[in-house]
Order: sequence, then C-alpha cells, then structure tokens
Amino acid sequence: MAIERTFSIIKPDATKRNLTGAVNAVIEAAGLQIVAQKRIRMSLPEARKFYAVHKERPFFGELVDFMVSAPVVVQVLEGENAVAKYREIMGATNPAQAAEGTIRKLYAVSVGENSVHGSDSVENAKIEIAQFFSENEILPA
Ligand code: RTP
Ligand code: MG
Repeated sequence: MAIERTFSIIKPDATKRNLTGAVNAVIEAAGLQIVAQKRIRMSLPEARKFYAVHKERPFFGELVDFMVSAPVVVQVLEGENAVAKYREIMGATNPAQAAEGTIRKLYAVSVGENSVHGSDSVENAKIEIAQFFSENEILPA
C-alpha cells in the first residue's frame, strides 16, 4: 500500500468548541500521523482561493465567510492510503448521512459547519499542502 499525504483543516465550528484534540484523537487512532500542524486565521483571499472550485455554487459565499469566521487548524496527515482513509474517518459531507464513529457524525453541526476538510485526491492534496506549508515544516517521525 502506498504511503500518502493528505491535507486537513479543522474548521471554525470545531476550533470554537475546543474540539481540536478530540478530532486529532480520531485521526491518530486511525493510524494517520499528523506530520505538520498550525493554527491560523484564514484570510478572505486565502479562503476564496482554497475553495475556488466551488465558486459558482450557491453556498460559496457562506462557505468562505464561515472559513474566516474563527481560527482553523491546518494539517498534513501521512499514512497508508491517507487520502481515502481520512475521507472515510471524516464521514459524509452532511453529518446526517455520516457513518457512526466518523468525525462529522461525532462533531459536525450541519452540512456547512462540518468540522473538517480533507483532500479528495493525491493531486489536490499536493496543491492544498503547498498553499499552507513549506516542505521544511513537514516532519514525519
Ligand atoms: P471538504 O471539501 O470541506 O472536505 O468537504 P467535502 O469534500 O465533503 O464537500 P464539498 O462538496 O467539497 O464541499 C465543500 C464544503 O462546502 C460546504 N458545503 N455547504 N450548504 C451546502 O449545501 C454546502 N455544501 C457544501 C461544506 O463545508 C463542505 O465541506
Ligand atoms: Mg471537497
């Protein structure tokens, strides 16, 4: 199996409720290693750039406003099949449809305020990681 990296964001609804450690516990229990992490306040241009693929969607404005509304924690996760594994433990976008034990089932508030982001492909993970981290900030054990 391939060792991959994926990009994660612990979103404002989760940082505001002091759930960074709870989310990280689920990540680590699944065997993913947090190889880079920082708490930042996303700027509006950064949020618009990050979610540019959704710019024509009706929820785009709401989404970027939410992402800049409080600090977020950006992370790089590493492990076997990290991209798919993280999507699996995040659960469905809408927490009402998320499987038991997933981060969104446990913690998300709504389809918009859904606690975490995870890359949807290895290619996008590389692009997203590069938006927030330089290679010397990523430190596998
Ligand atoms: P993410 O990109 O954040 O990991 O989430 P995802 O792949 O599961 O969902 P995606 O379709 O990429 O949507 C990105 C984020 O936009 C917000 N959203 N709001 N109000 C709505 O109907 C709606 N739909 C999506 C969510 O925060 C979602 O995670
Ligand atoms: Mg997505």
